Amino acid sequence: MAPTDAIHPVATGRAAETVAQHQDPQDLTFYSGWFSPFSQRVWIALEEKGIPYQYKEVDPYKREEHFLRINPKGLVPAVEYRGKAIYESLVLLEFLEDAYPSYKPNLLPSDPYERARQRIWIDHISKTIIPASMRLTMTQPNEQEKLKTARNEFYEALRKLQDEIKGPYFAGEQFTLVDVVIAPWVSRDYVSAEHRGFKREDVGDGWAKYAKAIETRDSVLRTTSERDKVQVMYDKYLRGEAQSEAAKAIRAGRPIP
Ligand SMILES: N[C@@H](CCC(=O)N[C@@H](CS)C(=O)NCC(=O)O)C(=O)O
Repeated sequence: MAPTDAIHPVATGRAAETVAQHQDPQDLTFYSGWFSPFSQRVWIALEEKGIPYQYKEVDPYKREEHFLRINPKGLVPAVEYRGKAIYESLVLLEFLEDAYPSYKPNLLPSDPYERARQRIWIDHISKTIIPASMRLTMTQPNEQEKLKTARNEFYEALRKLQDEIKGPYFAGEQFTLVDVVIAPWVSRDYVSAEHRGFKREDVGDGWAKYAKAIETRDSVLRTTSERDKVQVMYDKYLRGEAQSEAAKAIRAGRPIP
């Protein structure tokens, strides 16, 4: 039985409408899991830039042969571009900037220093914020002290990013890759708010304002499924029983793949 057998098989709500609009074959085929925050990053960028793409739903937990030929790691997202396979969400985001330079907006600033800063803060999101977010979700509510520590670690990681936000977005008026990379976790923080005592305001007012700007961005809304369907996906994380590669890494104290 795949860990996803109990969950809804396809996107719902606004995300389902977007899927329906992207069924025709194109140069770029986007292999995505509707529930996957890593996939949503790439999906947001495709929608922001208006790049033509065909959406294909993949359940990565089924480890299907055809998909393993595209991404040998078996993880979503992945892309086939003119018959060539590419994977890893951060690599894909940079690839879209490189392969579609005339599709606007640019999600990386043009100034080399500002581009480097984007990469520094994307690194912070990958290495600190997301693992802290996962540890919080996976900590059991009856472990009071551990829960408090996990929440504080998550707040600390978010505050570091908060201090760099120009507003309304990370780099100011321009919506950029840092915003894309964190957006799926911001728009699902209701899971830890409901179950782990997370409060945006406890990070800081700046964070609460930023989170609102991110979750109401059109590209984020257009790639977001219905809450009750998303929440089911987190049941196993909340019970500490998730079997994703990332959850296994968190339990083993390894970096997430
Ligand atoms: N580093 C990868 C992570 C991708 C990833 O973990 N995707 C999850 C879905 S959100 C997945 O495919 N999980 C299947 C599994 O763990 O077996 C990326 O950034 O693309």
